[in-house]
Amino acid sequence: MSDSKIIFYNAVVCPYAQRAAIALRESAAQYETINIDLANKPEWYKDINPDTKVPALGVEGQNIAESLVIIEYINDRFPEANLLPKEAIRRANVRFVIEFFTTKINGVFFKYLFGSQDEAAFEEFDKEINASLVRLDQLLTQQSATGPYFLGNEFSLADIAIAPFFLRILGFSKVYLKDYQFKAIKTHPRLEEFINGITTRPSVTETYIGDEEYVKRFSERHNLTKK
Ligand SMILES: N[C@@H](CCC(=O)N[C@@H](CS)C(=O)NCC(=O)O)C(=O)O
Repeated sequence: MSDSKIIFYNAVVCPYAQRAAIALRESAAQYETINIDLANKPEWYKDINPDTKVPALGVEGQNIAESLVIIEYINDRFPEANLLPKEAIRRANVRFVIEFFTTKINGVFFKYLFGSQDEAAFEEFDKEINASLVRLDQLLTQQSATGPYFLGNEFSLADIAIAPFFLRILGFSKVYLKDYQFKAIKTHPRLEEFINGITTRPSVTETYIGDEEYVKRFSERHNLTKK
């Protein structure tokens, strides 16, 4: 079954789905894309993913879901793309930074975006997000003194999992948070190089719908207003 065709259930607006889209582009996978309209999901999609979320992948006669599971699957099935290092400890480091980013940076950012934005909430957000970004810079420099990626020159699952969210965090900050500037990025060159590296990689830019379109669709869906 290893050469069976892959079906990719996508929604271009979704950062989780973009993880799968990037991994597919980085591998030699042959695949067909089916776009799911999240505002009007087809009835049959619950048979593909009972949770009715994107992304999902039809592979080897089954359907798999969850973006991190999907990108690991793509790495396992197309090892020649080298999306994970071979050494156990470096694999652990890749997985750790993904977990760290998801809980500490995404978590803090989206909690503030959707929550109260009064003075006290802003103070807490500003402190927490910059502290987490400084920690991310430490994780980056522990891997490699220079970028542009988490592992230095090697593009990996860490970059794939993080890039879609950094694009959106930066885009949202411009539109919803009065062009909020992250102090930690300006003062940590390795972090800045990493963000530039992952957000300009062709597989990332080619799978992103752009800040303007993304923000428009996201604000309609979540009733957010520009600040
Ligand atoms: N934990 C999931 C999250 C996927 C997710 O939340 N996808 C959203 C779109 S970004 C979705 O399909 N939501 C269902 C809906 O909007 O109805 C993953 O990593 O794949």
